[in-house]
Amino acid sequence: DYGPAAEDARVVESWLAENSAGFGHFINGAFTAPEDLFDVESPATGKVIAKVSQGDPEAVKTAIESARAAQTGWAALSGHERAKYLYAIARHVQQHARFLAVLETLDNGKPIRETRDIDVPLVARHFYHHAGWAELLEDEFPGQQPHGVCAQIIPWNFPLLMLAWKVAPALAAGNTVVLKAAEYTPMTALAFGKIAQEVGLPKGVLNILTGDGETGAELVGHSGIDKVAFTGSTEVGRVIRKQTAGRGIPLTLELGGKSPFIVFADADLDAAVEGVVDAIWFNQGQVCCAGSRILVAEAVAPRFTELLKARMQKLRVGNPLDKSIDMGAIVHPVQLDRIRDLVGKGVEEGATLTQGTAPEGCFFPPTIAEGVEPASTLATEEVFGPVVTLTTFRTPEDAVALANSTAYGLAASVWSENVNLALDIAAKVQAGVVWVNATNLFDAAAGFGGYRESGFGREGGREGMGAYLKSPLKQLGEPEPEA
Ligand code: TXE
Repeated sequence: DYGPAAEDARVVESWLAENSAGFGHFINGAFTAPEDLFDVESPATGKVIAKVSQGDPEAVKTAIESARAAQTGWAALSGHERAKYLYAIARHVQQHARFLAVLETLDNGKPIRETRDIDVPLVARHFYHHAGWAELLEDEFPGQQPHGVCAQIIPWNFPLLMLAWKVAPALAAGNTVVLKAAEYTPMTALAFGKIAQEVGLPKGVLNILTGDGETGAELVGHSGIDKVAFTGSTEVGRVIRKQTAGRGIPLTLELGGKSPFIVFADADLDAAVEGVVDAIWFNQGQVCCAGSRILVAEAVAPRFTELLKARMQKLRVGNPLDKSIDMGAIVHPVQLDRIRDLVGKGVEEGATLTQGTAPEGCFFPPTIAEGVEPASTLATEEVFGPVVTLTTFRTPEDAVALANSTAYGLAASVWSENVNLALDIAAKVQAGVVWVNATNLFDAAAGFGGYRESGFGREGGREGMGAYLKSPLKQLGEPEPEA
């Protein structure tokens, strides 16, 4: 029972049924014959929704060759000509918004309310915005050239949005792309291949592979690529860094985080509580910049904690296709086990938990962990689930020290009615993005990215465009400076 999404779900199901023999890759403007298939499951039900192909070295090679063959012609188009394709993609994403939202929710398990109101609109926005950059390229980046063929590897937490973040700037700048979708969530990337066909994107400009980390490693290791962009785990980020080091190819890495959420005594506590809901229970906490460490001023901690726990108990966890649901399924049983293990360790190390409720299956309840020591597992490791730690501080200096006691540096959120204090703290917290009285705000025009173990390079805005261009001042092939 899909409830209000039933009509859209039927369209998605008939598309999946038409392709029940399996999906191939999207290479050189066409879908290849399905081969070496693996199952894609909907985590909310455990049902297999599709079979997709495991990209082997031959598929990787063919995709890179097709991107190479298309690159000169694509780069030779005027920025205005490229912009027309990006505008068309944005419009087609909007036309297929309901289809894409349901497909994403089925595949990933995230609530339909999020895919419909956040993921898919942001995807369209990203292409509109980057169409604008293509138009302005000559004026804004005079004399700069695209890198060539970009290898892009994306994770499963925002499957279509991460595709948009990678593909839009690359194409706007005149690069061609071989993108590998995440193995848990390849479906909207394949649907995007259909959109590329609909808008008549020249063959080979965008190639989409499905497959697991082996396909990804093959792609990154191939000598035919000119740039790598990766979003995923810190562990794989390290491997890719080694793999590309010394080859002279620029790399952007967007890795994990353990972002602080700092609540001062003068904060609007009701607003801050809603902020926590967005920070850690949005997308089941599977967000690289999730506010997973609440640091709250001792003076208001009891009141804040009481409000937060009451709010948490109102969250509804369940069928993500039901639009009244606040939290859906965890993307995959492997990730569910990871979350359980980390929380289990936290409890062994002395944490006490307050939890909401969640149905049986691949679900995890919203969780608040108190009594978490600063050096312990839950305080330091990315859980990538709906689990937030709650720690108190006395002075602004303590808050900054706690906020910065992490190997990561992706995002932070500061809550105070005193703007001077908030801005002062924002400047002292080491993070790529700091939100004041807000959290998880994303915009195509704003650069996003981290420091230290969170990676380097920026996506979005001017910096994001710059990552897909070669400065005329630099030697050919010289790696991008690390931010
Ligand atoms: O990530 P992987 P996993 C973090 C989060 C999560 C943990 C594990 O903490 O719990 O990582 O998730 C491809 N060469 N994040 O195991 O493996 C893989 O196929 C090239 C944070 O799913 O990094 C997929 O497409 N590619 C993060 C992508 O990398 C390789 C989002 C990400 O998968 C590869 C996801 C290899 N050797 C997880 N191995 C964020 N920053 O938002 C795997 N891949």
